[in-house]
Amino acid sequence: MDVYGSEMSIAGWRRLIDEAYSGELGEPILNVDEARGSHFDAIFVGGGSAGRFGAAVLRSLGGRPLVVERWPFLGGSCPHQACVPHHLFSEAARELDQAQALQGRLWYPKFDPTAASVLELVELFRSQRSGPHAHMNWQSAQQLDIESVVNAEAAVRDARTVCAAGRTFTTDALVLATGARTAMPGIEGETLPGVFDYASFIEDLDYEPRKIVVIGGSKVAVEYASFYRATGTPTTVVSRAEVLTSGGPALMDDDLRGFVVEQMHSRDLELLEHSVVTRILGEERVEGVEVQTPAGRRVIDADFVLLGTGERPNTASFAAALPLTYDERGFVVVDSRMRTNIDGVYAAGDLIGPPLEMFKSRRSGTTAARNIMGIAAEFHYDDIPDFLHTTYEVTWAGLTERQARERYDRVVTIQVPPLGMAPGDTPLPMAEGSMLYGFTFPERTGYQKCVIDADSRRIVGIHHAGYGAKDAFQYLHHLISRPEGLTIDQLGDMNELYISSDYFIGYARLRANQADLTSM
Ligand code: COM
Repeated sequence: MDVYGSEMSIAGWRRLIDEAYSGELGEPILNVDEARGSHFDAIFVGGGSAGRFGAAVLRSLGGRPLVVERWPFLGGSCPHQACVPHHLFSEAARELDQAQALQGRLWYPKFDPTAASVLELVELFRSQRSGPHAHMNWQSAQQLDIESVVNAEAAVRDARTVCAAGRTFTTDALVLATGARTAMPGIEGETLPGVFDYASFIEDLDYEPRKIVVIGGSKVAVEYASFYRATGTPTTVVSRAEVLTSGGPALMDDDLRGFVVEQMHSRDLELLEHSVVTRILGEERVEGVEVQTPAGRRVIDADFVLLGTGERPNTASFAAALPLTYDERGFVVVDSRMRTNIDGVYAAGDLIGPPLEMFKSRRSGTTAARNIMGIAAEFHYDDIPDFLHTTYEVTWAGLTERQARERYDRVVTIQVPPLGMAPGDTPLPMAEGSMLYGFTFPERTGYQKCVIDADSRRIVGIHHAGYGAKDAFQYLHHLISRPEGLTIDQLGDMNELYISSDYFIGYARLRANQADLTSM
C-alpha cells in the first residue's frame, strides 16, 4: 500500500502496524515520492537505529534517502525486542529489589513473589509496543521527510541496486544496517519449547517461568537473570568464564565488577562460573539442564532457559551480491568512516560488531550518512561510555584503574566506599535512588570510582554502580575524551546539584587544589 502524502497520524500508523502484526496486512507499506523517481542518494538496508538516524542526517544535509525495513516500523530491534523491553524489565527489577529488601518496613507490605509476574510484564510490553513503533514511523515520515518501504524484505542486487516490494531502486551509496541475532550455541536440546533468546522471549512466552537457567555471562545474560531473580524466581547463570569479563563489560573496572557480582550473590542469584551447559534436558519441553562445573557434573531443574550466548550478524539480504570483508565472527569490517571494502558501500549498527548497543548504532549510521554527503566524519566506537543493568544501573567510561596504571606513572583514585572499606562499612555513596537503602541496608547503596592521572591531573576513567548516573556519564565522557581532557580541578569547579548520583564531582572539589594529588 502507498501512504506517501497521506498525512498519516501516529494513531494511523499504529493501526497499520497492528494490522501487520496480526497478519491482516501482509503487503509492503510504501512511503515513496514517486514523482522523484526511483533513484536515491543513499539506500539504507535496515531501518533500525543506524538506518533511521543515518537517513535522517542524510536528509537534513539535503540528500534523498530510502530506508527499506522488513518489520512494519522503523526503529529496529531496540523498541521491538531489545533495549526498550530490557529497560522496562530493569526498572521492574529495581523496584522489586527494593520491595523485597524493605518488605515489612516503612510502607512496604510483605513481598508476594506470586504477584511479580515475568509473563505479565512481557504481555504488558507486547500490548503497548506498537505505540512507540508508530511514533517512530510518524516522526520519520511526517517530521523528518524520510522515504521508506517497510513490511518488506530487501534484496541487494549489487552495490547500486536494491529490490523490495516488487520494485527496483537504485542508489549512489548503500548503507547496510541489517542488525544481528542470537548465536545458537549448538547445545543438544536448544530447540526445545521453553528455550528462548531475548527475541523469542518477547514474541513467544506464554507461561510463568518457575525455575530459570540463563546460559552466558555477559550483558544480556546478567541483565535478564537479575530481572528474573528480582521477581522471586529461582535463577541460575551458567557462564564459561567469570561473568562480566567479556564483550563490553570486559572494560569494567575490577572493583566495580566486584561490587556488582557481590550484590548479585547477595540476592541469591546463583552464578556457576567456569561451567558449561552440556545438554538441555526434556522430552516435550525443557525440564532442566546438565552442567559441567569445576566441581563436577550437575543437573539443574528448569522450566525456562534463556540463551545469552552472543550474537551473529544478519547478512542474508546482501551476502551473495557483495564480496564484503568480514571479521572472524562474521561481522562486516568497516573503517572509522563506516566504509566497507567496496566503494560506495557502508555498514553500520550491530552488523559491524560489538558493542551491540543502540547508541553505537545511531552514531555509526549518522557517520556513514555524513561521509556519503561529503563530510569526513569518524566514529571510534571502541571508546564510548557504556552501561548495563542488574538491579543497579552500572555505568563506565574511559580507563579502568588497571589500564590507567599500565599507562601512567602516578594514578590516584577517588572512590566510595573508600579504599580498603567494605560497602557495609559506610552508607555512602548515598544519592538519588539509594537514600532508602542508605538508611536501611547501607551495603546496598552503590560503588563509585574516579581514576586520575596525578601528573597531568586529568580524569581518565569513571565508574559507577547505583542509580541515575547515566546522564552525567554521557557528558563527562565527552569532556574527558576531548584532546585537552578534564582535570580534577575543572571537575571540582563544576556546579553539582546535590544530592547527585555522581558523587565524585563533589568529592573532586575536596581534592582539587591539592598540590600533590593523593587518593581518597
Ligand atoms: C530507539 C530506536 S528505541 S531509534 O534509535 O530511535 O531508531
